[in-house]
Amino acid sequence: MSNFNNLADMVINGNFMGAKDLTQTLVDKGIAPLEIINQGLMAGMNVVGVRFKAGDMFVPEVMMSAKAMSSGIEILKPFMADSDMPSAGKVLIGTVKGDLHDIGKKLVVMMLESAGFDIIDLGVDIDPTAFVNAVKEHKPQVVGLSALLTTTMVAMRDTVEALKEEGLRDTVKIVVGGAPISQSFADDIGADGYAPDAAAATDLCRGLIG
Ligand code: B1M
Repeated sequence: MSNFNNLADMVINGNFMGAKDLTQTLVDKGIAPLEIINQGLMAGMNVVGVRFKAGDMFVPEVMMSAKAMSSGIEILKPFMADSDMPSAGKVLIGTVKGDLHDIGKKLVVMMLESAGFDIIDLGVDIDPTAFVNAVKEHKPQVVGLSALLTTTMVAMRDTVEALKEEGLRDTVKIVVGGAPISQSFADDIGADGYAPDAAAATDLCRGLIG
């Protein structure tokens, strides 16, 4: 079995110590972080998604898979961020209210950091008011909203509305993303852009700031 298949299996089986060690081994061999993410960690998480949907995996197992994926991402983080780079801009990001999914957001954060952006990551389950307060405090150029559940998409709209009500809407660009999000939804709630993945999110933020 190839190293990538092995890593994918470790994510599927929730073997977080194994995933951490193998990610480190692949880094030591000089494999590019993005290759490790796409061919190993993400490949495993894609299988988890299919099995979860089919009812072949349950929440506790999926949580172990998420932990395994995160342990790999933590190893890769320092290899992707270049602290000597001048700041490309400030991005405030969070997963919206009611939504606890953070793996995709973490990947977006990692890619943005590696592209030289300063990131304020509010975490998960972030209330619209908390976004408003954080915008007042940190004055970012971009606000990034992530949602993985169809039921929490409405919280994106609420967050955009809350920023409008506080007179902050025109001070920031709003970028949205996550599996159920589309360009038409982004247009509908009045966001400035939609990105289907972490690389696209980075390009979008560059374009919106630049
Ligand atoms: Co959840 N879950 N989950 N889950 N979970 C999904 C999303 C689901 C599609 C699974 C399924 O049924 N097939 C389904 C949602 C169905 C729907 O709404 N239509 C679902 C469900 C139902 C649930 C629960 C309700 C289950 C339950 O309790 N009965 C529950 C909800 C909890 C809550 O949030 N309130 C729940 C819980 C969980 C876990 C806690 C077990 C775990 C999350 C752990 C964690 O994140 N720390 C989990 C997981 C892991 C998943 C799946 C399997 C994988 C998600 C993931 O991490 N993907 C997921 C199935 C799937 O997506 N196939 C599923 C990998 C990640 C890299 O991709 O997040 O899409 P993704 O991010 C991408 C892009 O979307 C984009 O870039 C990222 C990188 O390329 N992107 C952005 C994301 N955010 C962005 C922001 C941007 C731009 C791009 O700009 C700001």
